[in-house]
Amino acid sequence: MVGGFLGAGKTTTVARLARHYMDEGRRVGLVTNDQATDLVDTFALRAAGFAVGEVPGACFCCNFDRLMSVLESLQQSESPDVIIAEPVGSCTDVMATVIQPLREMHGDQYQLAPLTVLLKPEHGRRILGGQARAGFSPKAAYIFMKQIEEADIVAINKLDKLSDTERAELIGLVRERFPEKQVLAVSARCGDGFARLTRLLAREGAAPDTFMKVDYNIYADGEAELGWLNSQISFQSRADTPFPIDQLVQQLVAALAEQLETLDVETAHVKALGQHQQVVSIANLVARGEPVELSHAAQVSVPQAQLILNARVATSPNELESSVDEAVRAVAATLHLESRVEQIQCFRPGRPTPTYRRENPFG
Ligand SMILES: Nc1nc2c(ncn2[C@@H]2O[C@H](COP(=O)(O)OP(=O)(O)OP(=O)(O)O)[C@@H](O)[C@H]2O)c(=O)[nH]1
Ligand SMILES: [Mg+2]
Repeated sequence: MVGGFLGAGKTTTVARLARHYMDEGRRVGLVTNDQATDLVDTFALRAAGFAVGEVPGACFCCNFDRLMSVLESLQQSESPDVIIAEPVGSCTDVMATVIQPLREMHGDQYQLAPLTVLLKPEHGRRILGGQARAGFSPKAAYIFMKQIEEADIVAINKLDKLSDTERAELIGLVRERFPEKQVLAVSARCGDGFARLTRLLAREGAAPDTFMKVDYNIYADGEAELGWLNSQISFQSRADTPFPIDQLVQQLVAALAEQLETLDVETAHVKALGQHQQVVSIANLVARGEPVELSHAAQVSVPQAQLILNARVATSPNELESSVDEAVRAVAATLHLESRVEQIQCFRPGRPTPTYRRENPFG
């Protein structure tokens, strides 16, 4: 299981690991997860040719049975040697609520690898460094820290965009707080550190002696601080003249970032996937003030596009929804497109109520 905060690079890591195992001749199945339906991650990983099962509508821990049924269907359709699962980025306590129950109830079928948690540098430096303006409230920062606390392996991601000083600072901050942890730095984008990561993942994850303590009130409040929006929007050229799909996704995320800036709120992750037939383009924003990235470029023009937008932002669902509305309108006007919102779900995540929680591994 590859965890870590929203926008830490989990899906990018999952794709790189999947390719690695497939190159070794192993069969791979992936599992994505979200609080709602219409997941950019599922679509992106399927478009990249991977076999993907999906647990939508609740995190793995709160819908353990659905996770098990998705794992069973993957077994039937793909008979994978390796399964890589990505829990929701605002989720923690997965060791006690997912990994240990899986080990105890289905240990005859699955061997569990060490839990890898990616550290997102954009928020990690501020949160671990204890900066006053860390971007999120202390309750949301609590989730970030708990994710690292329960990791078997902490992988500081996005090494390619860190200077040597920043890298050393982050490793130092993790070691200071969690001296026992296995820490490494990786780049899911470029592959640095992955030889070491896959060596560590080849070991069997050990059942912990004790599970970490989690205050579910703080966890629930921290998660509910985020407005969550999943939407499907169609765009059509007004004059049937093709338009560059990369520009559509990039400009939409940039327009939304501009709206959110006026609200003075922090972004955890905004991702937009534009699709037309086999063409796919993806743009991301991983923190306030960061540049919008085109993480998957299509470099073609299309007459129409279906867009999936997933946004997790520290603001109310209403404000998030109107910001998205404004952004869609602005981009449609600039690119001379008709737009139509086909689906929209916008909410604050509810209190996590795990199906199983092991208080004590021997209990
Ligand atoms: N520079 C750099 N960017 C990265 C790296 N890994 C991921 N990213 C970028 O970070 C953004 C988020 O990556 P994802 O893989 O979607 O992150 P995630 O953790 O799956 O996000 P959620 O599922 O929304 O929680 C994308 O723009 C990626 O291209 C990396 O190693 N280096
Ligand atoms: Mg993801």
